[in-house]
Amino acid sequence: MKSIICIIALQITLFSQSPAPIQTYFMQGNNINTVFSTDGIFNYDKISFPSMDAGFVWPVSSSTRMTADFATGIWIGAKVGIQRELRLAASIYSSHFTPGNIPVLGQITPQSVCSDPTWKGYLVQLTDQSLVNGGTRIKTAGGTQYTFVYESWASWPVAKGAPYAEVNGIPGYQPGWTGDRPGIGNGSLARPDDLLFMVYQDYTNCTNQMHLAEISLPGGTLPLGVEIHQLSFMFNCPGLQDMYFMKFKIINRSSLVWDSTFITIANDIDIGNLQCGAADDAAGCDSTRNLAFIYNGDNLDCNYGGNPPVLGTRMLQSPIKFTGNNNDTAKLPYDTLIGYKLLGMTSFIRFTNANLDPCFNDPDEAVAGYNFMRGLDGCGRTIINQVTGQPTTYFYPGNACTLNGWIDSSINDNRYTQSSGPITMNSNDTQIMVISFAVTRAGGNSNQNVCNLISMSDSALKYYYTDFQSCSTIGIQPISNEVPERFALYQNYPNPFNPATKIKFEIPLLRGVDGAKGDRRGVLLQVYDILGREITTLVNEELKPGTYEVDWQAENYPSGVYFYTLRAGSINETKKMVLLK
Ligand SMILES: [Ca+2]
Ligand SMILES: [Ca+2]
Ligand SMILES: [Ca+2]
Repeated sequence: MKSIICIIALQITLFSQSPAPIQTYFMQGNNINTVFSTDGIFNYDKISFPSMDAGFVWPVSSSTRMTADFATGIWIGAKVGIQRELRLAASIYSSHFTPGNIPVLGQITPQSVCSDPTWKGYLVQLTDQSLVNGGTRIKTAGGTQYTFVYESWASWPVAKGAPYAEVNGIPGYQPGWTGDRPGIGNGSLARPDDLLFMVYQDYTNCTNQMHLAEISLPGGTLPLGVEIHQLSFMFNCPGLQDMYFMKFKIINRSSLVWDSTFITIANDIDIGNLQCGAADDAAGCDSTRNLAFIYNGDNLDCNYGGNPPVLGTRMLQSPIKFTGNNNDTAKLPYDTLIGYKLLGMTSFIRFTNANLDPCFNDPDEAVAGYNFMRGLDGCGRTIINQVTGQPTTYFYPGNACTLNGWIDSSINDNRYTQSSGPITMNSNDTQIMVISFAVTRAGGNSNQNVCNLISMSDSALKYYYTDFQSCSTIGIQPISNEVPERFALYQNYPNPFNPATKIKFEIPLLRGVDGAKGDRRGVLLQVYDILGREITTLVNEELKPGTYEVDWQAENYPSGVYFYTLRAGSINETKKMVLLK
């Protein structure tokens, strides 16, 4: 949550021409309902709540409003030109960004962009044929109704840089249910259910004014001349429940070189509402997985109750650095670059609004924000790992699930910067960053949920690298099309196993049921520990008759006896397996 703050810098410029208003778009996919504004602020609801409130509603099925993220934004910081002058553009509760592009390289965005209402968000639905030509849908989340206005595929702003899936093989964008469709770019044919595109840039209100500096908005520098193309997308398939994705294309539209550039996700996750839920949270990261997260500091949140969830962001694709070394390879889903490397998450800094140490408070000046981005505290000091005694750029990199290493032992209203850099961006250079947001309480308690988040983020990465093609539970494969006669649940193999095993099962035709529903049935395959506690759900979806095989990746679970149970209709069968590490 944002604390009550005083504005440090007053914005004294008056505009003779009022810019087009900032637009806000809700999106709902699987269990998440959240919100994106055209000034680069997301998960922050300024529409339903005049006083502003958390906007990441999860789970949508809850009859009361429960929220797991308060506000998120993106920061770009660099040393610019020969003078290596620091410039930083940021968003989180407020923003330096303005909707629109920077049409002429090296020139300040003209007022015509700021008064052009077509610089807005474009929300499309890609799996419901009745929405190809646009339309309005009303959906409920947390007991509240939200209205979703979908654009037609034909109005997808390809001319503004919105990517599309080339389906019909005819050059150019010919949209249609069997033709081309809005896409996520880089040749991907991924078909998310909902997709939102917008463009923003950091000449605030189309001026070259200094960026506003206020608490949590590190400013006081000139604009960079950065243009950002942002895609948000969600899948309704079971394997991607409780997740959504964002892709940022970051372009240096100035004529100057940006040296020591860092790209950062700044996130104020609040597990629970701001009245009482925000202040009892803990922070952590998994530096090898490029994953940052916030969980509840204990196992009881005033809003979520027992077993509060964890929410985290993983860099599925980070900026690329040119090394010139042929041993370096940047493996992307759509390309392999020799002589480059993916930087990954190079720092994770947690900060708060109530820290006794002023070097970890909300940064207001660009220098403090840039220090976070570089992996230092706000005062520019090196971070020391409190367990190893070694210098690090990662706060709390221990394992909050198995309780190893340096983990958060206090509770606070934490936020974090999750950064990647440094890179050099020449004039008109582009970098891409792809982030997954995931939330879970399937682990059973606050710490075990972190383990679950880690495996969900691994799943997200696999999906990203396979173009989201098997949009069902990771590892679930139909291995035969023959229609089985009866239900069967087979013994897992190998067994005992370490760390992965396969479970095979058969779903027969459902007899005596008419209509389309009759050919699929709900199937639930869950894993339990020896105390009967549910550990994870491997399958939760409607399946056609057939033989299936599913993987369980158990690297984050301790050795022991586990049980797996298949439920479908009146069938309820359990088998035992042994994880031996
Ligand atoms: Ca085409
Ligand atoms: Ca927080
Ligand atoms: Ca909490």
